[in-house]
Amino acid sequence: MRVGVFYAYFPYQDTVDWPAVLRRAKRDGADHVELSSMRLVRQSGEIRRETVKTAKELGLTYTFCTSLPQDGDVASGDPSQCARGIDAMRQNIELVAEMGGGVVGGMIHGSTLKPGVPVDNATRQRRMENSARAVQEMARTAQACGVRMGLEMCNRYENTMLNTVDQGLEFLKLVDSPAVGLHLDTYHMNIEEDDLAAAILKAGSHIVNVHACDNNRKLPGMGHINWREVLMALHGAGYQGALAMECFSRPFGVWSNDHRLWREYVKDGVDEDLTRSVSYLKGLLHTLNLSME
Ligand SMILES: [Mn+2]
Repeated sequence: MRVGVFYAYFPYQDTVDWPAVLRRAKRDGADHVELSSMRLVRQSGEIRRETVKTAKELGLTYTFCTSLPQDGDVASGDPSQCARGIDAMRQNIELVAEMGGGVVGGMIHGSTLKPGVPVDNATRQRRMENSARAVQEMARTAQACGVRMGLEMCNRYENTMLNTVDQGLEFLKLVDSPAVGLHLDTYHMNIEEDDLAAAILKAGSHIVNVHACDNNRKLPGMGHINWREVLMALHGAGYQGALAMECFSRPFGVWSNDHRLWREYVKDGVDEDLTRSVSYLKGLLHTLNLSME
């Protein structure tokens, strides 16, 4: 398992300087970075090539994260919304294939419902079926491109369909594609699962991507999640991918409203905190004698 960081941990204004993010992550000890295919798809081929080149030079691996556009909710059942969502996801998948990395995760099965939209069981079921059909279409592109998609289970306040590993596994049966698996996020799991380790083991070989965040969405080691237990369960599940810390260091920034970040998250410094957290997880992996690759 490689220890990595989500690109948005490092503060940025409007555009992300990808090579700078990679260099800073490397300096702080990370071996992996999660990039945004949604952002990179809007950028030039030159920027994408420079990003890949920098990662290779630094010996960093990378995966991608994305979400559906606001007007592309594939769970809605609205044909034009579905077409926009599927089309956006196909572009993301093609970008991942072009840049390498092989994995794209996120809440790609459907956007969050707007506040005020009633969600009874029949609505939820209908949304699941609409979404599964759309994900099947995305999966055909993913399979042809050799890319794996990870569906992220989010907490109940952010998604009405998939909150737990059990629900994720149920959804995978509807989709039934080898190109689609589950994307776990320990922050969300801490809210929804009865037992983190048991849920991770249950997800087993379906795990495609992992966001490692503490219970308060701070860096691992800054909250009360039992990382020893989480790492052992991931190892037990046969997970060989990376741990991407999807944490944030800048309150009141572009991510604040979406992620409810309204207080200071940095303790000793953006880089100091990350360095400490990376070394904490690497130390645990070493102590537990778990594979570093
Ligand atoms: Mn996440």
